[in-house]
Amino acid sequence: MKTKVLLSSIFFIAASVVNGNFMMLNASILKYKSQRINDWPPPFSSEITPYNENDFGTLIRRTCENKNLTLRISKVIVIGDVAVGKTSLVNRFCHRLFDNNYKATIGVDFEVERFDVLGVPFHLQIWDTAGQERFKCIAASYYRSANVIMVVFDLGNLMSLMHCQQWLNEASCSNVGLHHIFLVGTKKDLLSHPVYEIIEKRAVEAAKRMRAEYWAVSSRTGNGVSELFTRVAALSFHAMVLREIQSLKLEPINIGSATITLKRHSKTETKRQRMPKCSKCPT
Ligand SMILES: Nc1nc2c(ncn2[C@@H]2O[C@H](COP(=O)(O)OP(=O)(O)OP(=O)(O)O)[C@@H](O)[C@H]2O)c(=O)[nH]1
Ligand SMILES: [Mg+2]
Repeated sequence: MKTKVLLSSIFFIAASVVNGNFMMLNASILKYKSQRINDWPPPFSSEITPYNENDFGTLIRRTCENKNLTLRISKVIVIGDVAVGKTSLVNRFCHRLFDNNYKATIGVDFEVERFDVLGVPFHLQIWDTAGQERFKCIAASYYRSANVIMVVFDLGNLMSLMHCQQWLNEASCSNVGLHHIFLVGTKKDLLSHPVYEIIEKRAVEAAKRMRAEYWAVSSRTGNGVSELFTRVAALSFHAMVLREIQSLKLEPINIGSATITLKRHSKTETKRQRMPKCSKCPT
């Protein structure tokens, strides 16, 4: 059996080399390797993030060591104006590829990327949505239950930055539960340092208003892309495991001078809590 697998792998490698598909081959081998996260990944800048944890913490590390956690999947939605570089960002991370030609996303695409966080398998399900107005309805129907909202803009196009709050408002209507928000500026390779610094000031203001963590990346060079998704995975994993630990425990906790015992919600209570009306949503 092993020989059969080995032979087919050799055949596949040979066929790929013959076809000159070195890049594709490389990408597919990498795809089956999960990315390990054992240390807490830092933000792009510690001043432009609302997420101030700086380690997984003893409780989470101990829980993961015991291996009594099941597989977790986090849904990431990637939104933003047309041609800002959403697909390029996802392709750079998931396939280590960059294509100079623009091909509009029609509706929505998705990728799954495997991680191994503190020894526990963890998947990011990344939904790459279309920025074109005519596909907005289709794309918006995939916004629900996102654990991460990634709003993307082009660092060389201030208008795309100005639209980010609107993109976030629309995605927030479908996501009233806990989620992380990222504001990602792309195409950093096209800007000189002085120009980048001017844009960054505007982006930082926007990130603060949106309560988002700010990143600037280049899908062409790969600068910052892997670090961004590693950070996304770590924050999501951390939040999910914490929530799970809290929902399993009925331990008394101290709030100020009072000691209270957390009560598990009934199914209907939880449902009601998850679906409050959003004032920003159109009626
Ligand atoms: N130089 C440079 N070009 C980029 C970068 N990211 C994307 N591009 C280019 O920008 C164009 C648009 O990129 P896409 O990733 O297709 O944009 P999109 O946001 O997915 O567009 P829609 O699917 O229509 O919403 C393409 O020509 C890319 O090659 C980058 O980091 N650097
Ligand atoms: Mg696209």
